[in-house]
Parts: sequence; structure tokens; C-alpha cells
Amino acid sequence: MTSTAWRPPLELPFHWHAYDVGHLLPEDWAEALLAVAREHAVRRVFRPTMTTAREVADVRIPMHSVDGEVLRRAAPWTFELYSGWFKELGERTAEEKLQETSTDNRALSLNIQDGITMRYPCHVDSNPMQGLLYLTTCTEETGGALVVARDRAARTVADVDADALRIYPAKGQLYFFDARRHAHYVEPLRRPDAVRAVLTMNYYSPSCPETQRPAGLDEQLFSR
Ligand SMILES: O=C(O)CCC(=O)C(=O)O
Ligand SMILES: [Fe+2]
Repeated sequence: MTSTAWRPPLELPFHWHAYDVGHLLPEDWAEALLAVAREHAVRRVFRPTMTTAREVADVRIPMHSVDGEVLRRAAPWTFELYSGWFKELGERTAEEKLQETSTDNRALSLNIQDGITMRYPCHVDSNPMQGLLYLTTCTEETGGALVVARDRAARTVADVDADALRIYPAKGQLYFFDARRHAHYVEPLRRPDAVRAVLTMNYYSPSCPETQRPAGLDEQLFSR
């Protein structure tokens, strides 16, 4: 430390909490969800029309996902975790109670990347707490890092890349964070045979209720 002018920043840096839960879940939880993905995932092409998108306007990004409504039927236990144990774990990392969403699609989604063309689009979250249960392990070799802008002003993938934190999630880890101020995206996989899958869980809270969810987000995420 050489500078006497340094002061701690006024704003919190990006931070997250990871729980190691995979070994505590029913034995075949990940395989069961991957089977649901194989049977039910739909392909969508993402266009950045919502206010939370942080992409250039003409981008088109292929995505595979299973909607919450389908998960409710095919893997109802995911909703039990969402409104039960996982919500409790999330609340331990939050300063307030967490609120479930009013619809199944807003609550849960199973997102799958396979091959080297897909990535998850750059955006900020509208919800104050995001829960992510990873079904697969990503490394520098496989790719699929969650790439988070350190700079709250980042507006594009290029801005994010200019100064980013890269998180390589592992199978069985449950992450919680608030990414309303930090643009983030998931980088493509680097190997054609690699798969990345994650159960995403959205929570709102008294200080940031679901009514603040931006217009157009549901249409973009769930329309066929
Ligand atoms: O898959 C990930 O690691 C992040 C997903 C994400 O940012 C989201 O669901 O809002
Ligand atoms: Fe996100």
C-alpha cells in the first residue's frame, strides 16, 4: 500500500454467496433435471427488447430453456425448494424477507447451453435476489463462465469484458446474489460436447417488489 489518498469505495463491490447443496439433495437430482431438459427444452431466439437487456440492438442469441410452468409439472420438487429451503437459505444472505413471484414462469427456469454457439444474453436482473442451482461444472477449459461487470456503468458485452469478474460454477452449488447494478452474461462453451445447465430462481422483496418487474420481460422470455 503506497498511496495515502486511497479510501474505501462508498458502494459495495459485487458479491455473492455460494452454498454447497448438491450432496444434500435426492441422489439423482441433476440427472433428473437434465432429463427434463432433454424432453422439454424449447429453443428461443433472444432479441434485446426489454429495458434490462445490455446488448446491441440487432443481436439475435439462440437459447434453450424449460419454463417454470413445465417444471411445475415435470419436477414439482424444484418449486418446493424455491418456496422452502432455498428461500430460507437466500434470506440468510439478504437483509429482508424474500418474496416468491406470482407466476411459475417468473419464478423458475431451467436454462441449457450446449455446443459453442449459445450464450446467455447480457442483462441486469430486475429482482433483488437471484438464486442459481448449477447442474454442471464449468472450467476455463469448458467455458461457460458467468461474466459480471465490475463497473456499474457497463452497458454492452464489450463494456463488461473491459473489466469483468469471471465465475466458473460447479455442479451442486447454489448461488445467491443481487445483480441489479452489474451487467452480466454467460460466455459460450468452448467445447462442442460441453453442456451447461442451471436452475434459475427469482425472488423479490418488500423494498423491491415484483411490481417493479420491467414491461416486456415476460413476452421476451416466454413467448413462442
Ligand atoms: O446462468 C447463469 O450463471 C446466470 C443466469 C442469469 O444471469 C439469470 O438467470 O438472470
Ligand atoms: Fe441475471
